[in-house]
Amino acid sequence: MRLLIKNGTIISAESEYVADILIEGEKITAIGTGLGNGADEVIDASGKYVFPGGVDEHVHYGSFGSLTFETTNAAVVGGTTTIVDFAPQPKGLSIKESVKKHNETLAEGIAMADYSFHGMVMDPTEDLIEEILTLPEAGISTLKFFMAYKGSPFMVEDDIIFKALQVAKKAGVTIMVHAENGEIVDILQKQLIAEGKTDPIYHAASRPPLVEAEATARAIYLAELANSPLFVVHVTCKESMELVRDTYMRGLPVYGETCTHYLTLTEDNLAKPNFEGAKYVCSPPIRPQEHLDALWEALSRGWLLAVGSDHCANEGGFENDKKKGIDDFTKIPNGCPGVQDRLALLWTYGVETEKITPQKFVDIFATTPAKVCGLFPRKGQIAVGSDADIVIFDPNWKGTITVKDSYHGSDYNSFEGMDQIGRAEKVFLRGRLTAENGKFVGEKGQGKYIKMKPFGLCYDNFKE
Ligand code: DUC
Ligand code: ZN
Ligand code: ZN
Repeated sequence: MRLLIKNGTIISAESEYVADILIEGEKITAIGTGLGNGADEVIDASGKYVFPGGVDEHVHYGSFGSLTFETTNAAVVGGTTTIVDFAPQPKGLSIKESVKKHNETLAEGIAMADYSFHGMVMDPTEDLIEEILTLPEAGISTLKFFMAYKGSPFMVEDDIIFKALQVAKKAGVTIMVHAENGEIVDILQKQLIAEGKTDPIYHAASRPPLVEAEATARAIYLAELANSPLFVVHVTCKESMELVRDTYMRGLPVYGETCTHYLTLTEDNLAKPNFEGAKYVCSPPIRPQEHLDALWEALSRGWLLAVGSDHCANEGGFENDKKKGIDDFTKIPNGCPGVQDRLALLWTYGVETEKITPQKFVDIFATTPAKVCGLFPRKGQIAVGSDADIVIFDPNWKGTITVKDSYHGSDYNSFEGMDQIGRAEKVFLRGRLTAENGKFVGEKGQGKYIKMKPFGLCYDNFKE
């Protein structure tokens, strides 16, 4: 099958040009003008933007009480063709065994976007440190540690993170941290509840910016001590962003991402009446406007590298999950759905408002996440030899984000009622049309497991 996408304005992370794209089977085989003699199908993309399918490096399908890969059609409908999921580590299983199990039980034959896995440490034994060296053999090149969630299997002590950092660099595994001081969160939560402060807005008070900044600084020092690269996930506040920025400026391989809700929602949402604020409970929490401004600036200047969704659609939604915390905000399950809306939010509130250029949009939406996760150049760019993961984007479409159009399976959308400019008109996954005008037209199980390569972007220019 030879498919030609003609006359589209191709946006890459660096440039913009009008050209045709020839796709043969699952790959892009030519880019140029006047291509396509003998194409089986021709799509005219005149007046449309054409860019690589998104790579969402931060999603939860089957961890944190979230729905599983049955709802990954939400990703492709929203222009994201590759997701990188966090595979939880059940007690007693190695990271490789956990990823294998997670894949076989939840993803394989079900996923509707291509996918990879980050390891997610929850049973940090000495064996784990040894195992890090062999993770890339299994296609796992990123490993996440939580510095928060005291009292749960997620929280990991500094000694483990430090040892992991020391070893990871030998194998090109990128260590990622969820940076919040779990001890301090625990104290603040208990104090707030004891004072009768039980509403969702106090979730923010229990995890203020300095709780995040302290852990970010600590993780950075651990990485510096270990002389190892570090990737800080979901940077939400000015203080943490500045720590990542200033460390990089000092010449160290420390990088960070932020997520769409930290760019578009403010703390005021947590104060909504009738417990509606619970719909916005995620950790770290959404912040006041000044932090949003700082994060947008950081993206535009390259101080933060990528934007994930931290998609986490709670299985019971608002009614049956979030409401578990009606008398106590600490019992509200964390997480917001968002994989479907990442493109729309970045375009509408980033490109349309001129906070970022269309090139920067492609960079943070697709190209750099693919590089961080060792998926580039197969994923994250429109280039000869890359997978034909392509979005044809109509910049003139106007609408409103609503749960009614969401495929994420939860009963609410955290971005409900927000304006949307532009829409993924057609989304191709490895050359196959998989979503069209907000509707899924692909097949369950079409997503392929893509193994990561080691020494991703965080190792660029890294010297031992
Ligand atoms: N925070 C996390 O750390 N994980 C999933 C959801 C969330 O809000
Ligand atoms: Zn996290
Ligand atoms: Zn997360």
